[in-house]
Amino acid sequence: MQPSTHALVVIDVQNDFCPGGALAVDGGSDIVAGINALMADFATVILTQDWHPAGHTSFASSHSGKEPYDMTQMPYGPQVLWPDHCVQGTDGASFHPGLRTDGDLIIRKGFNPDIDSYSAFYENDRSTPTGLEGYLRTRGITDLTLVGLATDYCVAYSAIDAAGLGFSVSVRQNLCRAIDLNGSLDQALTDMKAAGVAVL
Ligand code: VGL
Ligand code: ZN
Repeated sequence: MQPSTHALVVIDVQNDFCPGGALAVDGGSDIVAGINALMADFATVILTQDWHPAGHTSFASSHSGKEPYDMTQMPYGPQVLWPDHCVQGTDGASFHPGLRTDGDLIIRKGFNPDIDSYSAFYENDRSTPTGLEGYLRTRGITDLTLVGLATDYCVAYSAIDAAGLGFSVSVRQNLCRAIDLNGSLDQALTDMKAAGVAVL
């Protein structure tokens, strides 16, 4: 059992990121059993849920002439345009049916129509907080283990933000799967290590 100062954060294990989903990550369902087993070691388990309104600005379908996986420029910087995914209330936005969801907190993100939010801590403008930092600090949590989808987007952004906020952060690569768009996985691994994240 991990000490009470250590929380498990399960990132975006949702149907749309699993095979058959709108933004399927290869092997996305393969990590579910291992994540469920790991939950038993933690007194605090937090799950995140990508939770977009229909017509979200991160969807290629919201930009005329753009295709999924094209890039665009947002006021806050470059943004990948995704297939429509994790629309609030849809089956695609639900957690994988095999995932244990009896954690302590479910934090939703990406609900602001004009800003994407990969990280569990800040929206993609890197300044609008989700509130997760306050939850963790007021509960005395100092150490985080991250698992889930996708390694190179929501897991990496969350891990880097957490490390920047002073948490001690580990990512369990065997319980993550990546989108790997144009070398994004190698880049994310490099960036996480540079930020002081323990990539296990
Ligand atoms: C994610 C792309 C778009 C993720 C979420 O969970 O990694 N990736 N929205
Ligand atoms: Zn999303």
